[in-house]
Amino acid sequence: MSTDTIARDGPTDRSRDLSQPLDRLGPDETLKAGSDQLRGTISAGLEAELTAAVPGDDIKLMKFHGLYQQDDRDLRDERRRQRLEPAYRFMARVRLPGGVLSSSQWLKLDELGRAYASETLRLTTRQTFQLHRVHKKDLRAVIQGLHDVLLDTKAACGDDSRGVMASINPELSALHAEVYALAKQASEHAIPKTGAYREIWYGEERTLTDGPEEPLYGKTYMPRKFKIGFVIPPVNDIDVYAQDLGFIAIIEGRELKGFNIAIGGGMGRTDQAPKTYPRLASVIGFVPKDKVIATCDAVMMVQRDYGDRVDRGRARFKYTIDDKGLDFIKAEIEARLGFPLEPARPYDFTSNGDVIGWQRGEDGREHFTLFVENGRVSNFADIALLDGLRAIAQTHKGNFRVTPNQNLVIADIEPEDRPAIEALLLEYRLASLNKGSGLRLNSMACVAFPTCGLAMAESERYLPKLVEKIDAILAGHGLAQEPITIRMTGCPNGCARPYIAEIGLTGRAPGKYNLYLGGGFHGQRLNKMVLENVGEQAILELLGKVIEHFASERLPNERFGDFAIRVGHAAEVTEGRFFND
Ligand code: SRM
Ligand code: SF4
Repeated sequence: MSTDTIARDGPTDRSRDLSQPLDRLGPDETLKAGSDQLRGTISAGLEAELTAAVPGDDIKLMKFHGLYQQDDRDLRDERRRQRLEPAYRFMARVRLPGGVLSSSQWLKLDELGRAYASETLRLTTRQTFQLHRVHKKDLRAVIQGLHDVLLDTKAACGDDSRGVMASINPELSALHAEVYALAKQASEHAIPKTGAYREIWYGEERTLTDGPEEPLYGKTYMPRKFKIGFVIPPVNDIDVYAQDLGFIAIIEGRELKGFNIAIGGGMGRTDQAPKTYPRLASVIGFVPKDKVIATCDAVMMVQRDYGDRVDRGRARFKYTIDDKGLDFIKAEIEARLGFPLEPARPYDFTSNGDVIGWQRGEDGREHFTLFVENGRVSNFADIALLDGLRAIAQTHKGNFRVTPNQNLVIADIEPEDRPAIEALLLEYRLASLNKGSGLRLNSMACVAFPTCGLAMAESERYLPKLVEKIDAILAGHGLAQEPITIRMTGCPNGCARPYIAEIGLTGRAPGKYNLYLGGGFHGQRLNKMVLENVGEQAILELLGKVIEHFASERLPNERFGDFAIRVGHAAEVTEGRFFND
């Protein structure tokens, strides 16, 4: 198939960007276009018994099915020495809009995690679960197991609309229900419609469709991943400014009126590549709540049509906006909507963290937010977290909510059922997890080693130890309970959204990190790099100085990140595209 055919085979749209040279489209575009709508040779690759891997092209296509081929990086050198192929396994990412799941869904995930994923579940920064280390031969069993409880892994990765996020907000029960329903609808609406998933994983027959299999995506899907999130102020838990398309709920009285629209957020950057950068989303206007799905369509179409399909490194929506101009993109969105956006309405955020512990909703139901360090759910030497949560799910009649900070809410508990949940929290010593310092309870690390193929440094396995050392410094200045956000990633891709943390660390090499300071406490400001490619000693030395200064010179109630900016420990990032600019 010629590249010319590829570009023109998509759905008919009014303004595909014809300025991009068709003969230079990136190889991923050719791959998608020739994949028979994401079928490729995945089925055949699963049957090949001589290798634990799948063929190269199918690795990319399987991402659209929520599956990543990985290898155990702790074993890489040893296996190379032994002339064995790498220890290939797969990561399966569940699609769980808004992070809400029932007890029976929890129990199924627990069962699958124990049977196929090394007895561990991983809560993610986008409110879902990852099952790691699944053998190729077990992938169908995992996906069919998820299907039994109405879960799937569709579009959890790939160039499509990823997991849709929604605020947790336990105390605003009715609003949460309304916004969550919209997030679920948006997810359902925006995932690929191809029958490939049902055929490959559920063994269904291929059926013919009347029109195109992918009315929105065409043959080449999106230029790159596309992330949607819904937030209910005042808690910016989803980090709405990090979304490609963010919906900020506007509430008047107690009624949801609609949403301010924020576009073009993203974290990923590449070291020494200035053309890549994190960007905070720009708020461009307001839409009534019945226009949410139309807005998803309009914004996605603009990115589908204008996103860079030549250079994948510049293909995210944030770059499309900066290349074409915000006014141009807004006008294109309005043209597709068929009406102008109303002016953005006022709103306020206060934090982007979770309220840990018990909260009561307006409907009288109780919610318990459990701190899950870096989202890892396992039976640890001191605390049997996996067992404890299974025991809770066996009796809990409400739901669970995975938070955007990798924590877990045991939600919707009737007041008369609270004592039983409390007894289990006590029996398994889970409540003690909530007793961490202000820094620990606001910490987040990405997975990194040993499963992430892109990791350059440790993250999940290292941050808890580093926090212990920073905690000692904070305690020395009477700041042990001071809430400060700290986020670490094993590479600059930014999976734990480190560039909006008050303290951010991104891996450069084993034991080496860039240190960033000055992010806003409610995710409203990018931080700034203050040390590059340094080890633990340099990190602790600098933090020690800034913390000492903070303890003595902070203004009343001043946040650590704001202080770092005000006194010049981190100069304000002028290219950071603040919403208020
Ligand atoms: Fe991420 C790639 C893990 C949230 C930006 N991310 C990866 C991969 C799949 C590595 C790969 O491509 O081979 C990681 C798998 C590691 C593993 O072993 O599990 C990975 N990302 C994660 C998770 C699990 C981190 C976590 O510890 O929770 C998060 C899963 C979210 C989910 O449930 O869908 C995760 N990733 C994010 C976020 C945060 C967010 O979306 O709110 C970001 C920054 C926001 C953004 O997209 O800009 C993020 N991940 C990336 C990027 C950089 C994208 C870019 O535009 O440059 C990559 C690399 C890529 O896409 O090329 C990446
Ligand atoms: Fe992997 Fe980098 Fe994402 Fe961490 S930030 S999970 S190291 S891609």
